[in-house]
Amino acid sequence: MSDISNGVSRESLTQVANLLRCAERIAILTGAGISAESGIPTFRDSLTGLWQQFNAADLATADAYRRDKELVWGWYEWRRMKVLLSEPNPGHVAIARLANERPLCTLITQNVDDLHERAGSQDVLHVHGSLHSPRCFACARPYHFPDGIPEEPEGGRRLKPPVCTHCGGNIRPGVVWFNESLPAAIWQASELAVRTCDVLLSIGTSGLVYPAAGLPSLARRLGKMVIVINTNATEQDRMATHCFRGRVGEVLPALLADGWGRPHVKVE
Ligand code: BV8
Ligand code: ZN
Repeated sequence: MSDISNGVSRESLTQVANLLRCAERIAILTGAGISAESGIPTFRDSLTGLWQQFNAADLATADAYRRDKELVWGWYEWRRMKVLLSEPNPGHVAIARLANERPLCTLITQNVDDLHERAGSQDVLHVHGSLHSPRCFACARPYHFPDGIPEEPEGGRRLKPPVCTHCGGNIRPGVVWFNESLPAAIWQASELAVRTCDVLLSIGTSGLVYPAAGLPSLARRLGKMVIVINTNATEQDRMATHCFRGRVGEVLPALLADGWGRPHVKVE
């Protein structure tokens, strides 16, 4: 275990950078920890103010929306405002740089923000949907937000969701709620990326929400290398072949500085 907070051990960085340089196919799974450094509260930290008496898993459900759509819509608009007011951080930028230098690199994210895209990542697999693609709860037609940033108070407030111009139904967030299925094509592409990768990087996730949380153990069962980067110990550490205890925004750029982005040129 290399402890980045006291300056990561050089050999573990170099060792992992070499492994990544030799890897043909790289899969990356990110969670709320990578956006935390952009000031986006992690999933559990986002329960502040009006919503602090709720458990995320109770608020992020279709039933909660049916029970109190204004409470739920207010929470999501506050979170969307936080995202629109934030910027990608060095962790997002390092991943975008890697993917641009290593075409066989697939990015899977549990995050519902667009910070990976704003850092330059393309074809991001959003297994839990996106704050930026709301749709009608009744007829599922997409809804387009008006331009600008919602003015949502920190303490939060109930907010009437917009109404679908086609059927009059209420607009819901474009995220995957608990007990909703993940988008099939995106989930299949994510599983395939892990099944065919040489190395999986699991970054800034507590590994508590399934089926995404099962990807590192799938990789390990198939004999892949699994590199975990997290400020705290999590269940995923058991699956890791290498584990960095540290901030994403520190570890990833340090790995990149070690040239992990440049493919290993086999000297014939
Ligand atoms: C489904 C969108 C089929 C909404 C989210 C198997 C076993 C047990 C339970 C289940 C199972 N299979 C399914 C379930 C049920 C359920 C589930 O997993 N429940 C959990 C609570 C046990 N799963 C589902 O319901 C899924 N659907 O399985 O469909 C089905 C179909 C019909 C009927 C039944 C089943 C759907 C799950 C999707 C839920 N939606 N998000 C929204 O955002 O509002 S999940 C949400 O929580 C996020 O998307 C994210 O995935 C998750 C939070 O996880 P993290 O991203 O890891 O964030 P967290 O805050 O937890 O941790 C942050 C980490 O970062 C920490 O470890 C921290 O230490 C670290 N960190 C912080 N800062 C830094 C850092 N690390 C590095 N650097 C830093 N600077
Ligand atoms: Zn509609």
